[in-house]
Amino acid sequence: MIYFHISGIKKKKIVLLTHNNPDGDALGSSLALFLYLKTLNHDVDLISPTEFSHDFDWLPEITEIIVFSDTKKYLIEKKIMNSDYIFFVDFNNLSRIKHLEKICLSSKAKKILIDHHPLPLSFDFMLNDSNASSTSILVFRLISNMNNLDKIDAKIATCLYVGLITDTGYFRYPSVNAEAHFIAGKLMEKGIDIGFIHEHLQEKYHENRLKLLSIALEKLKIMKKYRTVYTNIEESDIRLCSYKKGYVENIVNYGLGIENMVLSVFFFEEKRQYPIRISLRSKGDFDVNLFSRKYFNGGGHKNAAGGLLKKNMSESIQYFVNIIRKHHKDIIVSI
Ligand SMILES: [Mn+2]
Repeated sequence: MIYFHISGIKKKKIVLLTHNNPDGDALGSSLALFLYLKTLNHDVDLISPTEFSHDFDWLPEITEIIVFSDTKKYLIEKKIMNSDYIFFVDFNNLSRIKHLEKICLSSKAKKILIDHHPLPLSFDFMLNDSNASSTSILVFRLISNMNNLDKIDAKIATCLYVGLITDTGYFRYPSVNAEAHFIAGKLMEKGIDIGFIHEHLQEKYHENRLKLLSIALEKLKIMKKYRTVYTNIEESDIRLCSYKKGYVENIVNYGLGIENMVLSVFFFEEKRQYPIRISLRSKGDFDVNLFSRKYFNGGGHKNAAGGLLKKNMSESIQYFVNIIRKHHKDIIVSI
């Protein structure tokens, strides 16, 4: 078992690798593992194949991560080649570490997977469980199975907690189980500052983005009979708020928060000469992927899709309202 190899009796060279564009769980779980293996006196390096969001700059010891770049390429390759063990953290397919795949394959190091994605490739040691809601849970299990829970300090606990909550949408996704809550409780006992963590993870809104949102909410139209809600943002609205990319993301989701609504649609005109971009969200069985394919030259998932219309804003909305009225039976039946 891997526990024996990394028990700390003999100092090892260990490289931890996480995936391209690492998210909260990738960073949280790999940093926690990094800090834990250091308490066992191993020689550990943590490598990220790409840069990551500045939203995580506050994570404990995040500056210890070696981020791949042309100037660091040689150093990183040397570390990978000279290591005794490579941990692959929060991914199971080497295509997710792009430019490091080849060098990892040519390294003689023992390769260890610690991940919760389904259908992994084969590794020398595998700590994988697709029922775990995050890789951070698996790192906690590893530490627990080595009887080293006392080595989890507030820093390690903070990293694990960040992974746990970001990968579960703050305990909302169906993957959440009793274990996730149990471990969250154990991490809280380690003295983590929940308020501080949530404050730093909160989505940041510029006041201009809020202004644009308020315009969209002001224009919200509810077709109660059809359980449909829609709104729009036009070029003239954007000019009022010095628009930046990303400001209109998420606006479509507000409509579905209204009681009994099943379909929410957002029309967006970034520039007059551009087509109107449409976002659709639905609840339950109403399939916006099919709906958008049929009427809006788009597609996506069953409950979240996009589309495009080469009409102006008022024509687009009229077209949409007519479809809803004409096809309301399909919509209501499929609900
Ligand atoms: Mn994950």
